[in-house]
Amino acid sequence: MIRRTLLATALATGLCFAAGAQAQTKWDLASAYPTFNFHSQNLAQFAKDIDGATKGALKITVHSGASLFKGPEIKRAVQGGQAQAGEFFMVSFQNEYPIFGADGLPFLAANYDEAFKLYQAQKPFLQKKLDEQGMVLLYAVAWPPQGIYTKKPVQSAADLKGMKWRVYSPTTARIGELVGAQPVTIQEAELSQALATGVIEGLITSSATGADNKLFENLKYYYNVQAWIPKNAVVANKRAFNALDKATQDAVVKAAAAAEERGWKESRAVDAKSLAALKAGGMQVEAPSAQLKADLAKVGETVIKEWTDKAGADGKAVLDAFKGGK
Ligand code: PCA
Repeated sequence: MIRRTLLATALATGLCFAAGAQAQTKWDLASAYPTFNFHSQNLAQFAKDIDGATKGALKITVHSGASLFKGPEIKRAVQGGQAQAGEFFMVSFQNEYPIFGADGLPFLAANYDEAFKLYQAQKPFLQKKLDEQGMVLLYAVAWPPQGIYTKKPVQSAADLKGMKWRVYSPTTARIGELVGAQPVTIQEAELSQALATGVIEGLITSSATGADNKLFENLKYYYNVQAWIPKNAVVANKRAFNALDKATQDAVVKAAAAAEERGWKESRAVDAKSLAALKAGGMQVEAPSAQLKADLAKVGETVIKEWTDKAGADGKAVLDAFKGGK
């Protein structure tokens, strides 16, 4: 019985013993984005830093490209210990807990500095919720600001009417509804195929995702709306984390802080590089027209009001902390 429990614990925490060798812990880290994406590169460096700092006592294998679990399954897999760690796109989980969606609210945080402040306002709530769910927040990194990609030119929200509109969160679906588009949920890993087969005709995402997926092969316009700056969170299973000795835990926390700083810096650089790549690919990269801006601002107000009503005291606390720290 004891042996069975020990074995179960060893499996859940990824603890391995090689004959005669020192105990080595192995973690699988699941992520949904391509290996060359900047979040994935950052994860690879994070794993390398931990390997170095622990002299190989904790080996983390990063499974990018949704190769271990599909994007929407990663959070639950970490929660259940099927993967010891993982990266997930927070705004997709807004229905679970509204604070996960605070960084997907239109025109709340207008730039990276504000997005970082919003993160600081969210952080204690994220940590608490994830802890309740059996996870530890290691770090979070912003995607570049979100803009609109389309096949046809868009001068106002009316031009989005009827468009097959790819969504990745409750808020993007709601925006689609409000402008009369047809929302379809598609994972990033399936974007290119959905575009090539005409399942979608437009979407809102970052310059980075546009460049990663060569969206200019199917779409012609990018309106740099800078609607919001959403984040990926990197989490560990709490039992797996607690099973590490103190020195290894410290190494993970330290590497996570470094990854967070590096990631936010890289996100800015990647935004500039990706906008250039979109243009080089033949995409028309434009600022939104005054009308489109005004239309989206109105939609944004509705979305924020609906979110605030649902998000209750925690939502109010996040918004107050954000505005106070701004
Ligand atoms: N790219 C991811 C999430 C946000 C982003 O910029 C996506 O479109 O799924």
